[in-house]
Amino acid sequence: MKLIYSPGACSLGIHVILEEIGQPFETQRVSTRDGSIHKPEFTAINPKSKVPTLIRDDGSVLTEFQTIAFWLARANPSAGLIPDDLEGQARVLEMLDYICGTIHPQGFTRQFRPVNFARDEADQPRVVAQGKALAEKYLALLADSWKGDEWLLPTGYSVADAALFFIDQWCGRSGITPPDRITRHQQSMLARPAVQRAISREAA
Ligand SMILES: N[C@@H](CCC(=O)N[C@@H](CS)C(=O)NCC(=O)O)C(=O)O
Repeated sequence: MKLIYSPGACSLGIHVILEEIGQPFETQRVSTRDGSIHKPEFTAINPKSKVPTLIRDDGSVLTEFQTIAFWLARANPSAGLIPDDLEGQARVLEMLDYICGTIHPQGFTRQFRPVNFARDEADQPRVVAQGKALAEKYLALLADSWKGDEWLLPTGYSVADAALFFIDQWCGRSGITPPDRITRHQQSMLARPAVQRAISREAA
């Protein structure tokens, strides 16, 4: 199995999941900043030009964070990264979708890549400000509806925590002061050996 990631991007969450599973895996580093993921060598693997991209042992490629996270969790049940029951799995998917389908693109992509939302440079500061306001609103909502204790869901640590972790990290990068629960979540994540391994590989 090989994870294609860009340091500090949302692919960090999948990197953490692979480290939590503890089976050997390879990594390939690309950059979302230098245009390389739009070149033929990358688009031949993932025409969407996005990380995370997972190449599985049979050579097939899996894309989309939520799908990769769900597949890894279900394919490695002994890692305990998703509950066994339907209700528990639905709650994990609900959380993954909110983080990856709303908070990431609407809140943070607006701040980090305003050009995706406004071609005219003069409009971009407004897009960044809007992204920041949306990110703050979504994170407050998440903190208010938090049902778990240390982890996001009452059923315990799951792939949803690995997804939230890349958002935890992005708060600092975007100058957001997150709700206390998010800060505590980041601290709990940083204490996990799997998270430390993923971070140090991405920093190397
Ligand atoms: N829907 C995709 C979105 C992933 C995504 O937006 N990844 C960003 C990095 S955080 C990326 O690859 N951006 C490169 C680009 O858009 O040029 C998913 O959930 O996996």
